[in-house]
Amino acid sequence: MPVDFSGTWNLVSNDNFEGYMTALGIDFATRKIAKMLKPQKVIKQDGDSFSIHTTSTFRDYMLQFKIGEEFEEDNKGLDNRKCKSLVTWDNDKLICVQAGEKKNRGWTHWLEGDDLHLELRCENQVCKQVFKRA
Ligand code: VL7
Repeated sequence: MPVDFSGTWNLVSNDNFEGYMTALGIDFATRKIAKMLKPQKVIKQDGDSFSIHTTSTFRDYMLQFKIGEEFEEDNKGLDNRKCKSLVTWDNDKLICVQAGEKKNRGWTHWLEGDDLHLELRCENQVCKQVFKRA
C-alpha cells in the first residue's frame, strides 16, 4: 500500500520561511504578514492524482497534479512566477521540481509518525514545515 497524504493538516512549525520568501523575492511587508500565518493544507490523493489546497487568512494556493506529468505552475498569489513543475515519488517521499527562473526550486513532502513534513527549497534557502492532523 502506498503512503496516503490525504487529510486536513495544520501548520505547527515553520523554520526559515523568512529565508525562503526572501530567496523568492517576496517584499518585506508581505513577508511580515506571511510569517505570522498558520496555514492549513487539505490534501486529496487518488491514485497518482493529487490536490493540495493551502489556505490561510491572507492568501490561498491550490495545486493539482498527477505523478510523472509535467505541468505549468503559475504560483499565483505567491511569487507569481511561472514554473514547469514535475512531481515524482522517491520511495515514500513526494518530490516536486519547479524548473524556472529560480535555481534549485522545489519541495518535498513526507510523513513521519502522525506528522506531515514539507521542505521548501529556493536557491540556497531551505524552509522546513511540520503539520499535524486537524
Ligand atoms: C505554499 C509561500 C511565499 C508569498 C503569502 C503566504 C501564503 C499560504 O507550494 C507550497 O506548497 C506545496 C506543497 O504543499 C503545494 O503547493 C507552499 C506556500 C509558499 C511562498 C510567497 C508569501 C505570501 C501562504 C498559501
